[in-house]
Amino acid sequence: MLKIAIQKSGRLFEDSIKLLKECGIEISNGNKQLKTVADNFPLEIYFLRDDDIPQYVYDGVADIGIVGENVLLEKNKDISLVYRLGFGKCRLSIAVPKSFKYKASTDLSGLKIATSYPAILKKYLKKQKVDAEIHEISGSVEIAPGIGLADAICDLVSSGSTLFTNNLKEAEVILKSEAVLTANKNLSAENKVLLEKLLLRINAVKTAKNNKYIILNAPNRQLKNIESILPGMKSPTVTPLATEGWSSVQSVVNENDFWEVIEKLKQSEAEGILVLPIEKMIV
Ligand code: PRT
Ligand code: ZN
Repeated sequence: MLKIAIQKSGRLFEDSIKLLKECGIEISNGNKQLKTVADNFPLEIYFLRDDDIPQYVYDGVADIGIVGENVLLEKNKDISLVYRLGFGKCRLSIAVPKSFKYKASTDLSGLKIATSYPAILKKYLKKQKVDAEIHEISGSVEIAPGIGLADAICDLVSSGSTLFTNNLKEAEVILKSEAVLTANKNLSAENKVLLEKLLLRINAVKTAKNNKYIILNAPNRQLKNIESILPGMKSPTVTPLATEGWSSVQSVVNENDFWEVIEKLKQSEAEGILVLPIEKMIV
């Protein structure tokens, strides 16, 4: 049985549950209890505070865990980062009052910086050779400069509106973060196999999200052209239409290339282009 730790409530909870569901793992009991067992996969789910997850994974109480990379780096436990999950994206930034004429990290010298991420901040300041005072606080970091507790802050930012409403501006981004899957380094052979199975599913879900299925009609004289625009997983599927001289083409397009591909297809006389989401993709 593989044991996974996920956040009990908060910003990563829903996406963590959603990911497990998309991997076909059903969890009938909610997060009211400390732990529950999946109905159709040998997985036990622990609901914990995100700050505790690296320690639990390190101790082997949980085998794997979903946590923000920011927490993983701050706790600095000897555990593996196995997969970047693409949700919970944010950045850890140093912010200063709007009126502060900030030019470079050396401007932070001698300042008092409030943060819940003292370890990451300390490392950053050392690397920049900046001598500043770190003041550790556990919450509401953004109000520290306003109440005279600190000159600057180092906190997580996503939209930037918290900084804005507290009269602060972003000075330096010191870390770009997202939710990651982390694992204990000494998994049993059985759990290694289960983790591989889970990773295959996660990969299928994530790859599918980055790709679209595309179906179109094209005149046969353009097929060579279209095959070069739409490489597909091996090559596109081409089937003749009832209308003489025309074919239906099916393929997979990466999200990043999507609009560029569509423009080229239009230039190659493609018609009736349908684009469909893919649920799972195993390459
Ligand atoms: O109870 P528990 O300890 O488990 O939860 P928590 O309150 O410590 O964490 P939680 O749920 O707030 O965040 C969990 C994880 O979500 C973080 O560790 C990050 O990896 C990720 N994440 C993504 C964020 C944000 N975006 C985010 N915007 N975590 C916090 N924030 C906060 C930030 O601290 C600031 O107060 O949101 C505010 C800024 O947001 P904007 O949009 O105004 O810029
Ligand atoms: Zn927390």
